[in-house]
Amino acid sequence: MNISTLLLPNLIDGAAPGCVIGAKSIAGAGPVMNPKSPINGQPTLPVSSCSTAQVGLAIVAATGSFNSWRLVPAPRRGELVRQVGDLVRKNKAELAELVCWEAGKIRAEAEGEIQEWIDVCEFAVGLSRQLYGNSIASERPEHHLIEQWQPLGPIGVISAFNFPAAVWAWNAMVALVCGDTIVWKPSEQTSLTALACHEMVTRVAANFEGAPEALSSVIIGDAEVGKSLVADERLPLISATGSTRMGRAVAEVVGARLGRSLLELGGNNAMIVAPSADLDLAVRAIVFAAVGTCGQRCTSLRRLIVHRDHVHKLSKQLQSSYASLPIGDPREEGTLVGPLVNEAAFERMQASIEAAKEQGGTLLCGGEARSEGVPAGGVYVEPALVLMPEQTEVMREETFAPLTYVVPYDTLDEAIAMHNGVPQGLSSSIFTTDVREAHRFMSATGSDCGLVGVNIGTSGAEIGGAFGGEKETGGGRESGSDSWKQYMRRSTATINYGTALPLAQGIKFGE
Ligand code: UN1
Repeated sequence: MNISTLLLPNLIDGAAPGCVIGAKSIAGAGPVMNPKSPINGQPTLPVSSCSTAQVGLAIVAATGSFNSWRLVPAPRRGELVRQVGDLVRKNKAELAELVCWEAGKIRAEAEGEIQEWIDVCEFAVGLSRQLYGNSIASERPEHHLIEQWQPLGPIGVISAFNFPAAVWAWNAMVALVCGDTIVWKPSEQTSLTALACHEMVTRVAANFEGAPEALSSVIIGDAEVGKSLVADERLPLISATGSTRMGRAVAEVVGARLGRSLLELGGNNAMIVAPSADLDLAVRAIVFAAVGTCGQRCTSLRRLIVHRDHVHKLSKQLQSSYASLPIGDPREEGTLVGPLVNEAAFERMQASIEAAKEQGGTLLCGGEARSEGVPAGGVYVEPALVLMPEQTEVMREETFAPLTYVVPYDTLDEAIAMHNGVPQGLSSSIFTTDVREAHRFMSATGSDCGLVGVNIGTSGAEIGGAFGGEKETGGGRESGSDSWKQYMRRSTATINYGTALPLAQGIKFGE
């Protein structure tokens, strides 16, 4: 791959720097890492990883910059984010190319990811004039009770390889209008994308009056780098996206220092296909949700809970769709399924298929490695469907690969119980044309997930809604709706504009 011009300002001796604080690139003092493209296993660029001392430098800079950024009026902060959105639009193709190269996404999905960033910029710009607090009726005469939202501080963001730009952007664009500064630890797999994303903010900030030096910083490294970020008391909020194991570790450390964590962790997303479902529509939704991004979205479809009468027909329809899926080089026009991120992901998929078989499952299709017609050196796999007699233990785990279990049901109550009977609670959907069933699924006794779809697949949420889920998914909500409140601190102000001093609760004290 040609070195993206978006990266050139940052490189030091041909290597990516482990630490970029504002516009300043610093060679990482830690070990050099050599990530590979999932497309063909070719090395991308060496990256010098950050030392924990350098993490400290980034946090000091972010703290200093926060002190001035919080003084800039929110609509003006929104103007900065508007300019970032414009710059991202201009560089969409180049940014998407990096996502494709480092995460192995097909071009349409890589561009979709950059579009999510543009969308969240627009959302955040609107928010910058709507950081509303309530005015509350005071019980005391001549008193005002006003709720206000203030900038929170420098915040830490940890993101995963599968959405190397959008997940950071959900956090960073909203945090910037809220008056916060950001220290970002991306996945080491996608550090070049991170540097290019950061460069967009840096370029805008360089010409923006009032923008401090270190609005945004990037620190690259392994789990040790992440740990020192998470443990740092100067960061009031850590927003982390990734595995439940990682999220639990983050929550423990941040919780122990009574900081805030915003977690977006694993999903184990299911779709119920009801007797009245439009099966043709369901098939299209299932294919995108199950095999899109090669099954490596946190919202990917893992479990298909199908009314017994439809199991045979739907399985046949899916098998014939799967048989003609274009699998291969994600850079090529027409490819729908790109590579898995690495060999370990393939091994985990095989282990889950084996476990499913031991638990009574029948492999309907897929699961084989593909070596013909795909770039050598990448890990390509045929998306798999496994028919299960009931919901067994393996189905309670998230396998980050294109592997979907099909399980029959007889009654809606049983389907919902199965649907909710897993530790995760991110995304869910039902295909039905029965209005009662649809509303039941959306109700308090329906899906227990953060995202609930009716006649759409589990993946591909849009920006306006709050994104995230319950249980082991971590409970956090990002990007849309009122998720901005997590990046601010609330103060309840009481103002006495009278000349007496009435106490609340009618207390008389020494009068
Ligand atoms: C993720 O996989 O971490 O809803 C995020 C979706 C995307 C975001 C996925 N908008 O599938």
